[in-house]
Parts: sequence; C-alpha cells; structure tokens
Amino acid sequence: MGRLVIVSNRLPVSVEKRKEKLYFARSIGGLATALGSFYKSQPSLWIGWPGIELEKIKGQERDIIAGLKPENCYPVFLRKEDVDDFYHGFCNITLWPLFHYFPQYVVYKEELWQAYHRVNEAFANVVAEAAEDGDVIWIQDYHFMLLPKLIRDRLPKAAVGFFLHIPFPSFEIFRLLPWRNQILEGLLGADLVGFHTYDYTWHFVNSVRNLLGYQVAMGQITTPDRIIKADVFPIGIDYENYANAAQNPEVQAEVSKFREKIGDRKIILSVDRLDYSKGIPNRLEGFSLFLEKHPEYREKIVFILVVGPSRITVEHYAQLKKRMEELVGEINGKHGIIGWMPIWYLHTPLSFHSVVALYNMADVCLVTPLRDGMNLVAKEYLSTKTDGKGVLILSETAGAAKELGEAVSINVNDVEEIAEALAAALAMPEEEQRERNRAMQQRIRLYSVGRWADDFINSLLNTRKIQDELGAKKLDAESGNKIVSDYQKSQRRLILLDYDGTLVPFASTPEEARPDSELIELLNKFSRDANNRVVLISGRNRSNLEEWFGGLDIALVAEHGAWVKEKGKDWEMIETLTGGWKNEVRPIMELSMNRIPGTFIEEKDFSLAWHYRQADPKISSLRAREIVNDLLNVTANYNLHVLEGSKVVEVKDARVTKGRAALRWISQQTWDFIVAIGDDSTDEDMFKVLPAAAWSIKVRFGMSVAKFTLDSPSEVRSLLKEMIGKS
Ligand code: GDG
Repeated sequence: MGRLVIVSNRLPVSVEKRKEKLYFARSIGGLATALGSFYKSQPSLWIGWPGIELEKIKGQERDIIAGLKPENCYPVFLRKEDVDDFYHGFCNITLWPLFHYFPQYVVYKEELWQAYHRVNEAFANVVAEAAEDGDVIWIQDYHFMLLPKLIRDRLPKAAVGFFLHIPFPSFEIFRLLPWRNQILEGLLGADLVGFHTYDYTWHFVNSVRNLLGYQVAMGQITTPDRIIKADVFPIGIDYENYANAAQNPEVQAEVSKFREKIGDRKIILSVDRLDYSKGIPNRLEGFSLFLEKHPEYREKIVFILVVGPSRITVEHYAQLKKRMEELVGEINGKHGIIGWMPIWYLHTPLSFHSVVALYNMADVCLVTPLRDGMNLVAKEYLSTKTDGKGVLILSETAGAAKELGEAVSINVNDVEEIAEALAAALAMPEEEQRERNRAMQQRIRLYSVGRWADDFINSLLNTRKIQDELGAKKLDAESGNKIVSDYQKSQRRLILLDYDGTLVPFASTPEEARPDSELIELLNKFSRDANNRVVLISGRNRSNLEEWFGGLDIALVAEHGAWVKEKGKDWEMIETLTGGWKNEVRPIMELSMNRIPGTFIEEKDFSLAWHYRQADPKISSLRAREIVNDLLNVTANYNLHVLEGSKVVEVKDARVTKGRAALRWISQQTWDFIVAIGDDSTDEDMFKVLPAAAWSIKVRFGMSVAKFTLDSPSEVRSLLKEMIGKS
C-alpha cells in the first residue's frame, strides 16, 4: 500500500489569522485527536478545510500550503458562501437532522444541495491531484457522501473507503431526501462503506436495495460493474491516553481545585456539544423528577452539565439553548437553597485536562442522546475509571449502547426511567460498579481507535482483493483459446446452455426474445456433431421451448428443471410435483399486477412469475422488494423458492433446480469436455454441480462460482462460433 490519504471536513491543524499574521494550531478533540497517532504512524496525507474562509486569507494560500506541509496536511480552500451553504447549510440543516431522526427540522433547498455538490467536487479535484498510484483514500463522514464516486470517476483504480460517523437512518426516513439516489450512488463509488453499528449498515444496504435495486448479500452490494462491501466498525478511543491521564499532575491539580468547591458531594456529570440530538432537556426533566422523588439527595449531590457551544447560528440550536437555560433556571430555582445549587451549568469549552478531571471525579455519567452515531463521552468516562468505580447511564439510542451492555440502560423519552436510573446509580454497591465496568473497560481497551482504523483499512484492502479476483475471471484471449482447443481435442462433450440473457439479450416481453436464425443455425451445428450432447437449460415453460427448439436435435429443460426432454423423446417430470401452493401465491402477485401498470404474471406448470421489465422502474423495483418479503412470509410453510431474477420475481418448488437437472446428464457417462454457460442466480445451481475440470462461464459481472465471465450474449455466441468453427 502507498500512503494513507485521509479526507475530512476539518484538518487536524487549524489556521487562524491575527493582525495579518497566520497561526497554525492543532484542532482539539474530534477525529483529529482520535486518528492523530494512527495517521502519524505511517506515510500519510490529510486533506481538509483549514477552518478559515478564503476571503480572509486571499493571496496567502501558498503560505498556508507550506505551513501545513510539515504536518502532512493539505488544504482545500472554501469561500464564505460555500462554508455557509455547504457546512452550515446542507450538512447541518439538511443531513444532520434527517440522519438523527428529526425530519421536522430538515430544510430541503436546491441551492444548499448545489453547494454540497460543488464542495464535494472541489475536494475531489484536490484529492485527484494529490493522490498517487497505490494510495489508499479514506473519506470521513456525512459531509462527503458524493466524494467516493467523484474520486472514482477521476481515479478509477484507487482504493476508496468511506466511514459514516453519524447514524444511517432507516429507509422510511432516508427516502424523504429528494437527492437520495445521488447520495447512494455517491457512496457506492467507495470499495468499502463503514458504519458504527449493524443497524446503520442494514439501513444503508436496505436503502440501496430499495432505491437502486442492486443485489445485496451478506453486506456485499453488486452493481453492474463492481462489488462494494458495507460493514460494521464501531469506533474506539485511545484508551491508554484516558486511563493514564488520570495520573497526570495537571489533571490532579484540576481534581483538587474542583474538589475544594464541591466538597464530598456526589457528582453527576454530562458532557456534550449543544445539539438537539443529545437529549439535554429530557435529561434535565429526568433530573428534576429525581430530586422530587428522592429528597434525601438534596445538598448531597451536584449535577455538572457541560455543554460545548455549537452551531448557534442555526435556529433550532438557539431555541434549544434557550429551552435548556430555562430548565436549568427552573430546576435550580425550585430545588436550590442558599449555598447549594443542584445544577452547575457550563456553556464553555473546557481543556482536555478539565474534562478528564471531571470524568475521573464523577460518580455517575449521564449520557442521554435521542440519537447518536456512537458517543465517545461514554467510552472516555469509563476509561478514566482506573479504580473501577463509577456508573454509566446510557441511552439505548446511542450507537455505544450496542457495545456497552453493562451500563444502566434508559429510554430517553421515559423521564421516570431517567429519574429511577439516577437513584439506582447513586445507590449501586461498589462491587457491582466494578463488575459492570470491568467488562466494558476490557472491550474499550481492546477495540481502541488504532484497532478500529487498522480493521477498516485491512478490510478495505481485502475488499480490493475480492474485486481483483472477480476481475481476473473475465475470459481472456488465452483462456478463450484454451477452451476452443480443449473442445477440439475431446470426443465426449457436454454443453449446458441457459437461454435468456445468455444466448439472447432480454426483450420487453418473454415472447419477444425469440431465437434468431443465426442462433438456430449455431445450435444445429453443435447438435449435428455426434460427439456433442447439447442441453438447453431454461426457466421457460415447455410449450415455449417446444415451439422454438422442438425441431432441433438437442435436449431441453423447462421451468428450471421441473421438466426434461431428451433428444427425440417426450417431456417428463423430474419429480412428482404439484402446484397447489399457487392459490396462495397468485393473489399476492395479482395485487402488484393490478397496482402497477406494465407488469404481468406468467404461469408455468410448477412456478409463477411476476414480470416488471416494462413498468416504471422506480415504482416496480420498490414493489419487487416488498413482494419478495410478502412472498417469503407466505412460502415459509411450503418447500418453495422465491427467486429474484432480472426484472422478474418467481416462485418455484425448491426441489427443482438447474443443478439437479444438469446432474442427470453429468452423471450419464464420463465426459472429457463440459462447458456450462448461464447468467443469473438459477444458473449458479448448475455451476455448483460441475466436476472440477469443467468450464463454467457467467454472463455479465457479478458474484458467481463460475470460473470465468463474459459480458454479453454476443460474446457468448462469438465463443461458441469459434469452438464450432475450428472443430
Ligand atoms: C461524531 C458523532 C460519534 C466535548 N466537550 C468538550 C470536549 N468534548 C469532546 C469529548 C468527545 C467529543 O468531544 C464528543 O464526542 P462525540 O462522540 O459526541 O463525537 P462528535 O465529534 O460530536 O461526532 C458521534 C463520533 O463522531 C465519532 O465517530 O461518536 O456519534 O456525532 O471526545 O471528550 N473536549 C474538550 N472540551 C470540551 O469542552 N477538550
């Protein structure tokens, strides 16, 4: 691997300008601190905004580039208008509320979307210029969801990873976004897309399936030309840094200072940036109720509420600040007495040492987001608790709740529960505190931020390997020649061919995909050679195959293997089958057929298929996902298979497969040449039963057990012509 190129909204170094002079300062907190040591441990480059608008530093760009160089940082300059419409705009008033389940706060504005696009383009240009062959590009967060594709367009061979630090919402929320498809297509430019939890990953792949119709299996998304992986990487923290900081003299000085003010009162602590997703009012209401229900704690506790200033120009943040301050005032007014205020409210950024000192002293840490991608405060708090004491109260809607199962879990909308959790936490025996924390600390220590980054990059490189292996499968000239010469040299040949999508391209209706005279002649040529056994293995019904190929001297398989017809003999059923289940399946398909114009049902002896090739692609592909779910429910009690083909959903008896049909011929005698060619998932069953020496070819790109791929039916025909031409 070459260098690691990290792309994030802010650089780890910020530029400030005072009296015409430039100053370079380390950005505190956030991703910069988290990834700091990882990116320094290897050759790397960090691309991002230096935190100052272009208008303010016009003419000094070169100085900034030079000043950032020793830190391996490279700036993308943004004008004030871009910062406003991109960062304060589309990022923070469109994407942020939507992805945190606040659809009522979302602003949908075309000009903000344009700015998002513009800034993503600007970043793509800088990345394309700075990146070199072999570099690994790792894009961070919701600011850059278009960037993976924009980079892929410019650097088709680059290894590109994307990590989302905030939740990916459920499909029903995500679909509200007018630019939803562009966002998904943008993300799919990456090779690996990472999330904090399994739920977010599932929401993402579900949206990809529903909106773009791509096949998804085990977190692998197959687009027409690539495979992309979506996976879970819960971010960690630098555990040792927090654990060791507790012994730091500066931290200890802070502890003594605070202790002097607080005395021996117990401390409840919360630390967040001001944000409506953090559930601050709910937390305050829970605390107020706790004081009412547990007067015994009056004067014996303090609640230190640290709220970092943030996004105050946005209307909803200003409203939240007002509401929060009213609540603090009300609670202190109602429960406080001279010499004791229950809430100590700090609306100012604190130093790292002060934050660690507070974590270290706090008996209870109250983390109550309504939604949070992960929440690092919960992990940081536990890491400073080297004596094992302290209780974490954690909302179940924080990503961290998936890993920190031993915390006191709350539903943040249940004010009573918050109040009771506080009482339980303050009364929790020390032994229980230690026991709960031990398990969580071990996990946080093991899965540190360095490990998180390592895992992500390794998984990205691994995905590239899988893609390379698939790419290598394309039948090249050398293998093409080998297949032709193998064919020529052999005497007992079995040729297994699928029809639709393999020998002919798809047409609007199944009837239109008739074989042309060239194909009939080609098949005739093969069948005239007494050394060949040609079997056409199709999903089509008997009469169709009979009408088109009945006159040829080849074997036919209809309905994916339900019916077989040997050369010159009658059709026979491969197994005793019944179609009684159709009465339950048909109404579900009829419902879709009646609702969506252009779709129709094809009834075969032992299967039913709903075709939607001619229907509105957006509506019908959405309905196709729904119908599959409905059908899976109904078919659970039968031995049935629900197949998703190309613009068709089909239900058939699970005992019927092309593999079973193919075995009938494979086991008939010893063959010295076998080739099987097919294009969809039903053909995979055929590929799976082939002997090791057989040739197998999948038409079109996609995951397959076949040894090779060809791009189209016309490539298949060219190969067949070459084989027959030389024999
Ligand atoms: C995203 C996701 C996800 C806070 N106040 C002060 C201060 N902090 C530090 C904390 C902690 C960080 O800020 C906040 O952590 P979050 O987890 O809330 O992270 P965000 O940066 O808001 O955002 C989030 C995260 O990315 C990582 O993937 O967990 O869900 O929204 O480190 O300690 N630090 C100092 N003074 C303060 O006053 N020094």
